[in-house]
Amino acid sequence: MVAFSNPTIEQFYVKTCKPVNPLSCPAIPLIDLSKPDSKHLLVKACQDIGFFKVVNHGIPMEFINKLESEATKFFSSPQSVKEKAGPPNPFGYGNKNIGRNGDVGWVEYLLLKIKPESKYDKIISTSEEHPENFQCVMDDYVRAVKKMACELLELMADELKLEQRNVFSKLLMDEQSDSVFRVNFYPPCPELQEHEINGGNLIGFGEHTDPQIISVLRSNNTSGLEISLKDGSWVSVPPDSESFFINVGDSLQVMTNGRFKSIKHRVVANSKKSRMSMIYFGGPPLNEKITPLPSLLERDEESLYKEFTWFEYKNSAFNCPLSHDRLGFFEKI
Ligand code: GA4
Repeated sequence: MVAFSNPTIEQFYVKTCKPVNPLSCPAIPLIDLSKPDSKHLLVKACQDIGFFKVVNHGIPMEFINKLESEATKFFSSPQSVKEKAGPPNPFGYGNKNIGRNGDVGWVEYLLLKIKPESKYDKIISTSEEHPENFQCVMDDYVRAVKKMACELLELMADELKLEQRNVFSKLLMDEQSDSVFRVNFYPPCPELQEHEINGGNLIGFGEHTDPQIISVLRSNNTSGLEISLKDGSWVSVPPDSESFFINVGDSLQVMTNGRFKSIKHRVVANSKKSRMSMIYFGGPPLNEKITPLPSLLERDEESLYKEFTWFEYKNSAFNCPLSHDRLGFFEKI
């Protein structure tokens, strides 16, 4: 465990932003849930890059806008008010320090455990008259996004011709599902302007893969999210506040024995505009064994990974720095 410090601005710069020629840059796969061929494209996207954008998702804009407005209220509250919901251990309000291993980012956040009876450990309130408001708005949003995540996982199972179409989604639906919700607020950083001129970048959230099964992200219209391509270059994902971005997590990569790719991503901060993102991380119960589905293995195909439970993986992940190759520990040599 690394002691929390007040990081200096120099610690946030990334100088290794290899530019990408937009002409050679692959388009972000687009999944239109109202189209019948979506499951084929969905699986292709999970295999090719582990990332895609979803439109016609059916989540009411009302849920999204209400949560964004509550979260905006929270992040614009005085620091002393926000800190009442911190420090993140790992849940609660955090500011610049990410995890417990010394990672820093130009970000404030709320990290919350999702409980079946929608009770969060920390009371996050934005109104004295209606202290329960934020929680209610968050509940509506999380319920809707979880439903969509399950629908996507069932479409994947269908396309993979798995016998049980809920083989992945049942893990998120389980009462004991270890899923979390995160709201990230990236304030603008005016000092960044001169560095931007020199081609520098300020890290909002450092590069990493998500340990869970699936992540569902929605952001406002400020750019910042970048994904890493196979050749090591970074591509900026154009923001779209009406769509959702999905990424495959490490656990889904293991359950498909590496067919689906858990994508490396990061967020760079902006000098002028703030970025807000809300991410649902769908995870399995702690005692769940994370192992390739036998029906996905071809004859003589062996698991690429050692056997482990989600508890073991999570423990190992949370004790490593953000950019660590977490799955590496669990790969068979
Ligand atoms: C990355 C994905 C989720 O945001 C998260 C993060 C978690 C945290 O912020 O506490 C971790 C990170 C994430 C993986 C490695 C460890 C744990 C920070 C960190 C350095 C909530 C998660 O589940 O794993």
